[in-house]
Amino acid sequence: MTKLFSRRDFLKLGGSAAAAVTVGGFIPPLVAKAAVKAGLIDPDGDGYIPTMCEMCVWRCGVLAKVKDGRVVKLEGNPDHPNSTGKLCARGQSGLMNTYDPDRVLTPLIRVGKRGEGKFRKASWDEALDLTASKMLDIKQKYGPEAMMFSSTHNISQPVFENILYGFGSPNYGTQRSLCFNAMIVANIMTYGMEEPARDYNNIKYLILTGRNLTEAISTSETSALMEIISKGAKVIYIDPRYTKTASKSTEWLPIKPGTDSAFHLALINVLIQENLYNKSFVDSYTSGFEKLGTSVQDYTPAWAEKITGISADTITRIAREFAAAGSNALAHNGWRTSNFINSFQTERAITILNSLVGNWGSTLHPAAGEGAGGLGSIPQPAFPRITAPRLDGVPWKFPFVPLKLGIFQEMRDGALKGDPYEAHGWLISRQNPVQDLPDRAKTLELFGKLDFIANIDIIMNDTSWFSDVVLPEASYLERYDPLNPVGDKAFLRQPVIEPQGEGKSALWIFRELGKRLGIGDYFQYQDEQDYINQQLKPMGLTLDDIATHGYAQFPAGEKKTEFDWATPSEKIEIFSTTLEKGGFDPIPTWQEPAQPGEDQFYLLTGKVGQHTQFGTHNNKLLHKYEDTPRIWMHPDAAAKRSIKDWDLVEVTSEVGKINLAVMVTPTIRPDCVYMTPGYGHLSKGLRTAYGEGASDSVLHVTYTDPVSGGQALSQTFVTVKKA
Ligand SMILES: Nc1nc2c(c(=O)[nH]1)N[C@H]1C(S)=C(S)[C@@H](COP(=O)(O)OP(=O)(O)OC[C@H]3O[C@@H](n4cnc5c(=O)[nH]c(N)nc54)[C@H](O)[C@@H]3O)O[C@H]1N2
Ligand SMILES: Nc1nc2c(c(=O)[nH]1)N[C@H]1C(S)=C(S)[C@@H](COP(=O)(O)OP(=O)(O)OC[C@H]3O[C@@H](n4cnc5c(=O)[nH]c(N)nc54)[C@H](O)[C@@H]3O)O[C@H]1N2
Ligand code: SF4
Ligand SMILES: [Mo]
Repeated sequence: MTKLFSRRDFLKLGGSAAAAVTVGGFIPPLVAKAAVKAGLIDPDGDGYIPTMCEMCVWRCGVLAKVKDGRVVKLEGNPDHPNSTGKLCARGQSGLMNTYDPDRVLTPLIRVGKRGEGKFRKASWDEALDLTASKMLDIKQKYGPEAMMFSSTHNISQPVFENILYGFGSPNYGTQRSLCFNAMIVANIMTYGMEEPARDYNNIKYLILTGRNLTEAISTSETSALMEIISKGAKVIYIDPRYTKTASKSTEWLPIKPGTDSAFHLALINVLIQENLYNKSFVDSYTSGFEKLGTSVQDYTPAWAEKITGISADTITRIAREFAAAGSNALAHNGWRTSNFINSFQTERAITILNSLVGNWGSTLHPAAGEGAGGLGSIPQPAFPRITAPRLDGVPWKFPFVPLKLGIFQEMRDGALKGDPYEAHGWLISRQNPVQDLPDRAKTLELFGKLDFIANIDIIMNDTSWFSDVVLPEASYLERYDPLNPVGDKAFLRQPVIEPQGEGKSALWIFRELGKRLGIGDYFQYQDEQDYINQQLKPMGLTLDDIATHGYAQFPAGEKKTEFDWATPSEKIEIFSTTLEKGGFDPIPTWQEPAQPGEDQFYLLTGKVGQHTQFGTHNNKLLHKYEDTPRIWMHPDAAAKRSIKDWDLVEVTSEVGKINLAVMVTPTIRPDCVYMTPGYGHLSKGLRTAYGEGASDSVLHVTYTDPVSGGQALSQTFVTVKKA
């Protein structure tokens, strides 16, 4: 008889003794063994297995309910700080990520023309041998730098990086320059750290600049926002578009795109002019304040009104309220800050605004030590010295972009132009450059030029469609990954069901490819379980010990000091000597971005709650909840062009053209249109998503911020007319 272990039973066991298990054909060996040993399950019982979500990069803790060898429900793990017992709609729909009828379940080798979508099934040996031999051919003929590599943030990514650095290529494209380079580089320049942590418990006044937290979700932070709103915190939301976050905020300011730095500089101006800043904090912990006063003196609210479209009175009032909230105020630095080539200036102004009210130790803190140092590392030799310059121009053209951030769009363009040399191959893992990079035509042109492309994914994404070899990863519910440290715990991803088809973990794929590339020494683990056991060794733990709880607790470490800024002055650098030496503005200044012509619109992009980037549109559960993709347009702008709701329109930018239906709505500025990203797939292997909507990446023009390397995703102007 099958005993179903209830979620309540699971929770009753408490934070540290949660149990798990499954049955019905497959018992993930370690989970079951440990759970049986703990006397927590009937060896024949189905139940809940703790693991981690991978429907987005936030990686909430999951309790997967398994019955008869199938996952039947996913719920939030209360022990995980990212989920605190909750999963968003995407997390709950993760079942269909695994059971998508369009999953690629065997390695595939292209037989038709590139992009035609004709493949044959192949064995792992054949597909990996072919991939390795093509990569080695390229290395021999053109040098290792002729191979490009790319991947978006994931837990196995450090192991992927062993392939490229072991192989000897400097050319690595991640999502970062399309996402948060402006924010990270500004934080490094000002605070000497990548991203401080925010403490919502202390927030009474919050400015969100294009941070659409209720749709671009981070479960715990989204919940924290809702919590402070319910307690009466004041939230100022700045976005040219009325989003769901705008609807939950105290005030919505429909700012003119690209002018956020003018708004923040004017707030700084008021704080200084009216002597509202925290003098003792500024004197003790910041450097360069004296130069700030002079530099922002012309940035008055009246000046900013003309630029931003937000009234001078509103700006003055917000500055006073922000200052009055003092250490309980926070100007949020955002996440995807890739909007304009001046976004770095906006980010610098935000960091400085926070410093002026002295909110360190209250609403802002150094990010927790992560305890990751407590994990063991897998032995490996030093990487070979790489002498070739990087295709993305880091650091030779972009001195302040950290190597690990890189500039993906510049790598693509460098490869296309052959500047400083041509690329010949591309190995991609867990990423979709056809959709994530601006100017799709250029990406496709590069695909057409390359000798070899291989892609590792779980479905036939658009990039796989153009690949020569497709390598199928097992889904996140079917595999192990390295441990994921969050706060004082290291969380475990473990298989809750048997892999379907021949999908393999990234850890397995990378090691097998590494061996064939002659760099097997970078992958010194027997299997996935051995990898995790090596990570756990310094803590005296084994996978067996943590499988039922789903995490290892780090020993209590030293708390990071609140005031410990790794800048040259060891203070918060309002004036950055580093930027000055590099020939960039050492204090944030107003840099006017390009503006649309008379008949043009700013093209805005932005996430929606029910989808992640470009990877979930084929998910049948999520598909049920989506709106027909349409381009948003203000009624005045529509009337001027005799366009009505649902009309089909042609949208044209400097680099591309699409057709899409219109949504006429007053919830957007008249000078902007908005499209949800993630539609307009090219892969016919995505039978649910194919044919739906259009992609904004067809329209996006490539513009790179010279300081941070961020792509300016709102700096594309389009005309719209009836199709
Ligand atoms: N137009 C436009 N462009 C953008 C953005 C935008 O808003 N609009 N946003 C930018 C931002 S913020 C980001 S972060 C990037 C994101 O850009 P990408 O990283 O390219 O986006 P995703 O769609 O999240 O992920 C890529 C692939 O991961 C695959 N995948 C999912 N799970 C797994 C798995 O378990 N294993 C493997 N191997 N693959 C898996 C999915 O099928 C998908 O094909 O795009 C940037 N580009
Ligand atoms: N549901 C869901 N949640 C997600 C993701 C997802 O794909 N789906 N992706 C995750 C990832 S990788 C990221 S990076 C984050 C991104 O989360 P956010 O940083 O919130 O980014 P977006 O949703 O891309 O864009 C937010 C808003 O910026 C506005 N905007 C555009 N240009 C400007 C401008 O010049 N000024 C101002 N003030 N606003 C502007 C757009 O109208 C949009 O509403 O979300 C994460 N969470
Ligand atoms: S925010 Fe949603 S999709 Fe992302 S990890 Fe958490 S539950 Fe999964
Ligand atoms: Mo992102």
